[in-house]
Amino acid sequence: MKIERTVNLDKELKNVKTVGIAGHIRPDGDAVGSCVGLYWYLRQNYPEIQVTVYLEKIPESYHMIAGTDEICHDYSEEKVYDLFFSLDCADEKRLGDGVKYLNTAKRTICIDHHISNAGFADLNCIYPDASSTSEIVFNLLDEDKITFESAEALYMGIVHDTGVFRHSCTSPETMEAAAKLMRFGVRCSKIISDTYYDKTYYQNQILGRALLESVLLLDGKIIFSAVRQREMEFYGVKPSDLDGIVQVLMGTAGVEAAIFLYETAPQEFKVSLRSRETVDVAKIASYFGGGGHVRAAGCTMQGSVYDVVNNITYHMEEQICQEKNGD
Ligand SMILES: [Mn+2]
Repeated sequence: MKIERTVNLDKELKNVKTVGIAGHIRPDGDAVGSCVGLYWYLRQNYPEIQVTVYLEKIPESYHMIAGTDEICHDYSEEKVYDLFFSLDCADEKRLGDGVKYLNTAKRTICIDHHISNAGFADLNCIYPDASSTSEIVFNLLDEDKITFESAEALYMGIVHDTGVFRHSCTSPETMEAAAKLMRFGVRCSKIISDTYYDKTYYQNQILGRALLESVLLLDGKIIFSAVRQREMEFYGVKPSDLDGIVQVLMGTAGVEAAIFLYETAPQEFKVSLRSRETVDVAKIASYFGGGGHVRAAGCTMQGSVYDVVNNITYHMEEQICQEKNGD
């Protein structure tokens, strides 16, 4: 999969004095990596341009990446940007409060890899087959103008969205991009350990609890687990501390798809879905008003745990049976 340089940065930045960059709400490694990677590239190569990155609060461990301390978490300023980048957002809503800068900016560019992205900016650069938005951003930059700071941020983004080069979205081009970034001297092992694998004691405790209470369905082809608000309170964890649980569930041998729920309000759950080969979870998540990728997607659903799991399982079962019949 070749990423074309459909965004000519030199041309786009002509006469531009202010740039706003924003990623999705509850930012993950790719949202942060792509935003901060682009931020450094612009700051270091176009020093006359004022660049602001808007993201919600990020995990503490990401602060090993330079520039993350300069991220603006306050969206109260009314500012009209000459150019605004939306990164790693499947739709405008995912920008959260940052959407107002998209709406008012003189020109907007959307760079993303979500299959459900319909293209909401003036210029859209969407590659559903790319591992990460960070990989796309890397391809839009002049390699000889990339610096260590930008390289570290983009490397983190690629590492996170590929699950450390493990998910099927990892292509030869992804590895080539990562190899090129390594040559800038990025701290590969440290970025992988500190920002991806390391968990706090309490994150591990709630993970253990979720695994202990997980249930196999459909002859062991589907696994699900749920965490309720009272459990989150007991362990003193926030929703972001639950990231990665669904991936561990998915690591159960023989399982085709994993469902992880956590309670956001009474009778309301945030649903994370993962699949190995047969199930298109993006399709299921969009059916329930969410979105994502074929192998990783999510949505919010109402009802009891059992209502939610039954509804999702019904769609998964349909897809698994269809596959078996060779349709
Ligand atoms: Mn991403």
